[in-house]
Amino acid sequence: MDETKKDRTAAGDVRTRDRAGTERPTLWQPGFFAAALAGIVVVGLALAVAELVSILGDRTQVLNQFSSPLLAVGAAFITLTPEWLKQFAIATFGESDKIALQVGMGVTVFVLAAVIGLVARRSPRIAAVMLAVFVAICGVAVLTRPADVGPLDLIPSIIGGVVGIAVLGLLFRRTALDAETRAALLKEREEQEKGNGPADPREYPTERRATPAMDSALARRRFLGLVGITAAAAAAATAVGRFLPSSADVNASRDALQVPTASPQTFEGGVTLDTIDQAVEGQEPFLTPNADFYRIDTALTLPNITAEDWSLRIHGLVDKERTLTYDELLQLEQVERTITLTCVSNEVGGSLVGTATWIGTPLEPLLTDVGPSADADCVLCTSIDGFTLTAPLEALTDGRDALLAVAMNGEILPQRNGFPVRMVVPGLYGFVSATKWIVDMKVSKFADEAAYWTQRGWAQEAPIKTASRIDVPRGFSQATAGDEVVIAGVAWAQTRGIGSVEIQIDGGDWQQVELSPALSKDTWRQWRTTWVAEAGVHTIRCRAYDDAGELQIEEMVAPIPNGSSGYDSRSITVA
Ligand SMILES: Nc1nc2c(c(=O)[nH]1)N[C@H]1C(S)=C(S)[C@@H](COP(=O)(O)O)O[C@H]1N2
Ligand SMILES: [Mo]
Repeated sequence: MDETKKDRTAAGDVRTRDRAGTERPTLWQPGFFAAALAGIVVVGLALAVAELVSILGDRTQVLNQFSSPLLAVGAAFITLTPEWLKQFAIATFGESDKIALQVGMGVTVFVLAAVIGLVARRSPRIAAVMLAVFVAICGVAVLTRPADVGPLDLIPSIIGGVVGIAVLGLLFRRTALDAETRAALLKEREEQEKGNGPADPREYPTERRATPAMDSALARRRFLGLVGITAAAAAAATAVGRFLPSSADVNASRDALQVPTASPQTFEGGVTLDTIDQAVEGQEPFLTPNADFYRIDTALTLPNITAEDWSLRIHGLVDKERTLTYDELLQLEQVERTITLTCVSNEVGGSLVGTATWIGTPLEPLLTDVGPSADADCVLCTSIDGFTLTAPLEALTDGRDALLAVAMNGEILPQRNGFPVRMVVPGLYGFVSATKWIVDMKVSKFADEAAYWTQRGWAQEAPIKTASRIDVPRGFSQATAGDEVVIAGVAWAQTRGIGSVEIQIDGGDWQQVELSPALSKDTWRQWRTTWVAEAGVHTIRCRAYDDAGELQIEEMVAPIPNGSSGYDSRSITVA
C-alpha cells in the first residue's frame, strides 16, 4: 500500500481542494515550467501553422501577404505607434528599430504563451478562450491592413487557432477529469489499497484500467510526449515555410541577373561622374554607396519576391491596361540617371538623403502608352507587401526622369532598396513616389484614393524643399585659434537645382561658399569654404538658394506633413 502512495508521489501527483473545500488527490498535473513550456509550444505551433498557410496562400496568389498573423500584428503595431515615438525610434535605433520591434513582439508573444500554458493547468477552457482572443486580435490586425485584404485572409489565423486549441485540449485534458471520473478512480484506489480490487490493473474495464498511480505516470509521459511532438511539428512547419519563398531565393534571383546596359546620362559643362566628387575629409562621398544608403519603409521583414515571380500591372483609368514581367520590362528602353533621393522624415541636418546612379525604364512612355483618362490626376502605387502611395500623374509624365529602376550604383537593386523593381522620381519625397517592391500601378484620382501615409496625416503632394546641410565640422567640435577650419556640406533642390550656398558665423554677414559643379538639377551639390578660427564658442549656419534664386525656408518646421525646413547649424569651440 505504501508502495502505491510513493509511486503516486513520484509520478507528480498533487493534492487540490475541490469546490466544497475537501482535499483530494487529482491525477498528475504538469508543473509550473512544464505547463509554461506547453503553452509556448502550443502557441508556437499555432503561429507556425498560420504562417505556413499564409505563405502557401501568398505564393499561390489566393491570399494577401498580410494574411500572416505575425506580419499583420507587427504592421499594426507600427501603425499604432504614435508619430513622435516612430520619429524617436528612427532617430534612436536607426535601422535597428526593426530588430527592436521584433524582439519586443517576440518577448510579448512568449510571455503570453507561457501564461496560456499556466492557465491551462487550472482551466483548459479559460486557456482556450485566451488563445481564441489572441487569434481574434490577429484577425483584426489582418483585416485592418491598408492592403487589399478580404475575409479569406483570415484563414491562416483561423486554422492556426483551431490547431492550437485542439492541441491545448489534448495536452491538458487528463488534468481536467470530471468529478465523477475522479471519484470513481479514487474509489478504485481505495479498494485496491484494501486489497479488494483485481491484483492486475489490466483486469479493470478498459476506460478504468489504470490505477491512479499508473495513470499519473502515463499522463506525465503522454503530456511530455505530446509537447515534444508539438514542438517538432512547429519546427517542421516553420522550416517548410522558410524554405518556400526564402530570401535565399531572392539572393539567387539577384545573383543570376546582370545589370542591363543603359544609355548613359549626358551632363552639361564637361562634368562627369568620375570627377564630380569633391568631398573633403570627413564628408560623405557624392555618390552614396549602396551599403550606406538610408533605408526607410514599413516592411517588418524584407518582402521576398524574385525577378521570375515579379510582374507589374498598370491599370485603372486607362484605355488599355498592361501587365509587364521582369523580362518584358528589360526589353524596354533602359536609361542611367543619377538622382538624389530624400525622405520626408529627414530632419534639418539629417542623413535620410542619398544620391545614387539608377538604371531603369522611363515611366513616361509607359504611362502615355496605356492612355490615362483626362480626369486622372494620380497613380496609386502598391508594393508586394501592401504599402501604398499616391504619386501625382503629372510628375510621372512631365519630362523629368521618373523611372522604374532595376539597378543602383552599378549593382542589381538591393533587396532592401526594392528588388526587383522600384520607382525613383526626382523632386518628390520618397513617401509619394519611390515605391519599392512595386507590383501595381493604378491610374486614378486623388479624391478616390487613400494611401498609407496620406491616411496618417502626411501631405498628398510633397515636392522636395530646398535644403542644405553642414557635414564638417561635426557637431561640437574643437579647434585652435588661428586654424584654418574647413566647413563643408551638401545642398539639394531636386528638379530646380542648387544656385548658391551661404554660411554665416555667429549671426554675422552671409558669405557665399564654393560649390562643386552641378551634375544635374536632380542631384545635390557639395559645398565648402575655410574659416580662420577665432577664440570662443561659435555657431555656423548655412542656407541654400535654388537655381531660380529662391532661398530655402528659414522657419524651423517638423517633417510632418510635407518635410522639414530651417537652417542647419553647428557649434564649434575654439581655444
Ligand atoms: N514598399 C515600400 N516602398 C517605399 C516605402 C515603404 O514603406 N514601402 N517607403 C518610402 C519612403 S518613405 C522612402 S523615403 C523611400 C526610401 O527608399 P530607400 O529605403 O531605398 O532609401 O522608399 C519609399 N518606398
Ligand atoms: Mo520617406
